[in-house]
This record gives sequence, structure tokens and C-alpha cells, in this order.
Amino acid sequence: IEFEKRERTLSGNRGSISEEEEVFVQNGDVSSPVEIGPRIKFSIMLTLKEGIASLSRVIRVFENAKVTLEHIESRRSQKNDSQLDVLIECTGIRDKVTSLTNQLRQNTPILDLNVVSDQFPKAWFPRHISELDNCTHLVTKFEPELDSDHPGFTDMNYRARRKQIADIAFNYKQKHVYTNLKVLIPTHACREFRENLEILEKEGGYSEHNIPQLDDVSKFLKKRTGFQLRPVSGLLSARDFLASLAFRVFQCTQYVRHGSKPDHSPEPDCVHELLGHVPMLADPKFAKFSQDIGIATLGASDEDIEKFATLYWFTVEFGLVKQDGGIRAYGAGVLSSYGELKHALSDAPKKLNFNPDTTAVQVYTDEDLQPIYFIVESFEDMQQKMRQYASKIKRKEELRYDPFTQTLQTLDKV
Ligand code: HBI
Ligand code: NLE
Ligand code: FE
Repeated sequence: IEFEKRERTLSGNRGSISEEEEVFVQNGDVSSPVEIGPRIKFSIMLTLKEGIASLSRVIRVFENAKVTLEHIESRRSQKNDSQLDVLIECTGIRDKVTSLTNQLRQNTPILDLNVVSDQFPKAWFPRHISELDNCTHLVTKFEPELDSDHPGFTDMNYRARRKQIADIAFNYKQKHVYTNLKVLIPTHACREFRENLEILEKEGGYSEHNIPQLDDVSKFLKKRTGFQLRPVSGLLSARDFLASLAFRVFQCTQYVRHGSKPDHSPEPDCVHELLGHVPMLADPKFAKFSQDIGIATLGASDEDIEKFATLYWFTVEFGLVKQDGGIRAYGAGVLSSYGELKHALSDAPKKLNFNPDTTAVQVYTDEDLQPIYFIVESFEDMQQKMRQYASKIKRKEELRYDPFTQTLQTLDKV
């Protein structure tokens, strides 16, 4: 091991260490490893509790684990003058990394061990409300410009209109859907929906003659539950869509469904957002439920995201609830489609009791009327079951939303 002093700046994900530092460089390989498996480059940052002499014990652990040291440097600890921060760059078999770090923790006098490697990517997720600007990955499915199965694909007028978001077209379609839905709401919609729709008609500019502006509805919601609406041009990835909910932001499409099929649309449109989601998001308990799902998805694995998206689908989108001795709809996808609303409460589809473990893996269709719905006992029961489910998902960090700064804060696990 050669020992030299040099000026060096480390940047990027290792943080910056600039200043004059002591640098050790190892030349040649000590013991050529004969292990099989992919070798990866990684760095370990640790703090030595005792003096530099204890570094030799650390290095021995690397040698025993057949991990090759590429570069070592140290500096006085930022936190405690009597300790040393050490950065070790090395290469080794990927599967050995965990046992290496366990041994370091157990057998050497160190604190604060962190492994940095491109091979162990941490899922990025937004941590401030402004970072939702990065959550804009559109799913091309259902885009009338790109999906040849879209009912409006060959309809150039429709496509142009959809681009311009023509108010006149909006009003016409809205009226038809609005009047058809209004007939069913008293007998088919849950209490929270009915009460909030009434308030929206009094104070929120809702009527069969008027489609309120997104911004006005957003201000209305913000006063009631802190939820705000954000325009989005189409279907987002489930991960990005659900992440917004963590910040009480609801991504709203702007265009309206094709006029040839007003009773049901497979994709979200402004009718669905305004008449399906907004009245439920105006309910404080439901708003909290929606945000909780959002927070639970942050940084989750792809498999867990899929499960949460399915749970979201069978609750927020297509949920039914026991109320007043009958079954009522609270899911936005049911409430915004007079075709689906009649179908959901008829005897045609299968109805199962909501249970997060089984509901999360239920296959569903996003193309047509649902063949299966899940019924919750009550909103309290649904919320409690979801909380229990989310708490079983392993997470690296606990998160808490601070509404004052609109930031997600990490609660350290001790
Ligand atoms: N994107 N804009 C938008 N609106 C949705 O309702 C929506 C989405 N992306 C994904 C999605 N819904 C579903 O996967 C939910 O189950 C999460
Ligand atoms: N089926 C709903 C409607 O027609 O309004 C839209 C569902 C969006 C997921
Ligand atoms: Fe929706």
C-alpha cells in the first residue's frame, strides 16, 4: 500500500470531500479472488471510532472477504474531531457485500457505515411537492394520437378538439352525462358523495350548464380538505400518479370522452375527474385515505406499486360500500359513468368483501365494465384495513408529511 498526499475533490453521490487529505492507494492485487459471480465496483463510507491504527483491522476484513481495495482516503470526521471518516472504493462479488458490511459492523471499531453503488439503486421518489414536476411519465395506452384502438383515433376533428380543450364541446358532453348521472345519484351514490355534490352545486360552480375551471375547483377542494388539482395530459404511470396523492395533489385530465360513448369511458377524462373524484376528495376522511395510499407507495418496489395500484383501483376507482342497509358506490370510476353505475349495483357483476391481501392481487380489466367489485363494511373499516396492510410492507424509512413545508420527512428507524 502506497501512501500519498494529494488534493482531490469528490463529488456526486458520495458527497463532497475537498481539502487536503490523506490518500492510500493500493497497487496490484493482493490475493486474487477465485469466487464466482459478477464483480461490482462499490464504495464504503465509514467512521473509525478509534485512531488510524484501527484501519488495519478494517482492511483485514476486506482481505478476508476477498474484496479488492482500489482506493482509500480519510479525513477528520465532520461530526467529531477525534474520529476519522474513511472512504473505501473497492471491487468484489456482489453477493458478498452484505456479509462484508456485517463483519465490519461486528468486528471493527466503526460507526456510520454506508455502502454506495450504482448496482444498488435506490428508487427515486418525490420528497417535495415541487418535485412532482418530475412525475410526468405518460402511459401511451388510450392516447387518441398513438393508440389505434382508441375510438377517436381516426377522428381528426376529435383529436384536434381534444388538443384545444374546446369549451363548447365540453359543455355539450357534460350536460348529457350530468343529467343522466343526476337521475341515479340519489339511489346509487354513497352519502359522502351526495352531500359534497350538493355543496359543489351551491358553491363550486357545478351544474348541467357549466363545467367549472380546474383552478376554481382546486381552490374549492383546497379549502375543504387541502387537496389540490393539477392538470395532466393523460394516463400517468401508476407510480407517478400515486406519488402525487402523498402531497394531496390530484392529477386531473383536461379533455372529454368521445361523444359516441358518453355512458362509459375506459380512460379518465374531465367528467370522470370532476364528477367522480372531486366530490369524494372533498370528504376529509376520504382525502386522508387517498393521501395514505400515496405515502405508502413512495419508494416501494414495482411489485408493491402494482398491488397498491390494484387496491386503489378497487377502492378509490371502483369501490362499493355498505350504507343505510344497502350497497352504494363511492368509487369515482363508477360514479362518473352512468353505464357503470347501473351495472355495478345490478346483479350482473360478482361482488366480494374487501380484504387488502386478496384484493391487491385480483386481476382486473381497465377496458370495459368491471366484472368484479369489492364491498367495504364502512370507510373506517376500509381505512383501518389499508393501514394494517401498508404497515406490513417492508420499508427502508418511515415517512411523515409535513403540510407546512409540503415536504416528506424521514423518521429515522433506530
Ligand atoms: N393517470 N392521469 C391518470 N389518472 C388516473 O386515474 C390514473 C393514472 N395512472 C394510473 C392509474 N390511474 C391507475 O393505475 C391507478 O390504479 C393507480
Ligand atoms: N369508467 C369511468 C367513466 O366512464 O367515467 C372512467 C374510469 C377511469 C379509470
Ligand atoms: Fe380516476
